[in-house]
Amino acid sequence: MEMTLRWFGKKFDSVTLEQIRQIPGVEGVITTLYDIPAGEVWPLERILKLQSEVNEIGLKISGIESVNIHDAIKTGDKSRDYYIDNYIETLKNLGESGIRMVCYNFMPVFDWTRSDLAKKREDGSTVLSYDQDIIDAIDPEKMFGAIEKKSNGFILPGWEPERLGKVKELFKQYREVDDEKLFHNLVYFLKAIRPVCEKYGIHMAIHPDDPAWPVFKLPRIVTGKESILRILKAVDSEFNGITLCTGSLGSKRENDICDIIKAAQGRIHFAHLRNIRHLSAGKFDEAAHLSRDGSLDMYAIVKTLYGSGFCGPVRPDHGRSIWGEKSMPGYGLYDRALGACYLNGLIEAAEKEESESV
Ligand code: DNO
Ligand code: MN
Repeated sequence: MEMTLRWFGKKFDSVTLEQIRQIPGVEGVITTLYDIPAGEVWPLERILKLQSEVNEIGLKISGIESVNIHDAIKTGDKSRDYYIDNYIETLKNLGESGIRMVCYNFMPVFDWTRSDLAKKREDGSTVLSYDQDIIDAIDPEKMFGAIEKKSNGFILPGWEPERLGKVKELFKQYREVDDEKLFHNLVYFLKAIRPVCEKYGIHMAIHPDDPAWPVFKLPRIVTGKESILRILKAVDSEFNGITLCTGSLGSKRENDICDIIKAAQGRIHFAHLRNIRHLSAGKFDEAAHLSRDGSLDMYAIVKTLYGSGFCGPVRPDHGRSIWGEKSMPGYGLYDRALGACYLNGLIEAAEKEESESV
């Protein structure tokens, strides 16, 4: 497994490549061209420039998170072929640059959703948190304002300002889209990008819905084992894979992450490893990565992932906010660096245990 850290680029991230380089065991970054809106082509020169910036520091680009999907593709609007052509062009440019893993999501309107970006814990740190009762009481069209106020001035992934004014319009576009339609629109997209992915050996890694149930009555199609297997089967080729996000899948108690790893063997192309604390139904807090700090057995997850033959990029996911750091919520340096070290320990243990048993 290749340990990485997510990095939003010089202009947008509080964390520098130089800092990432000093975290033991981190070999690469998972990055993006954050300023390019969904639907536009990523120019080859921009990708190459980003790549040389990363390489100069002694790191590599281990994958992209995300090349976002335009809503016309998700809703199946008549303009979708135009946006799919642009997406294919971007994949071609990434392929030409030697980038082989692309994470994306197919969530309508909102990417991940939380009710609190800075919930105070008993140790004084803050975490992202979700409470269905609070979400149910929110007018989704006012959600952006609330999120912006608590994001420490950073732009949050999936909550980019250019979408800000358009929420009402977006909800309208999804009015006729149910789970089945959304699923078929995903399959249409996957079939269209298949040739370019196969040509360049690009692994597409769909991110599970976060949380793993419907939010604001919008459709959801990546919520657990069954829905994941349905997607993998619908376009049964190696390029069509998933991001194993333990925190997103783990938000739903019934999801057995180790079972999902075994079921999706060979089609997991990227892993987000983080813990989560289940509270009562529909409520959870994010946690430190340590198994003891949350509800997931991170050792069992890493061991199963290793045993499945997975050797792609992994990254710590959302960290707590600790030691007074001001950063994008979930994406500070300190707790993610602690997470990377802890996860590296688990990976080393899994590797050594396996080699001793043969
Ligand atoms: C949140 C992330 C998501 C994820 C996208 C993938 O912090 O886990 O924004 O990157 O859903 O496209
Ligand atoms: Mn994730």
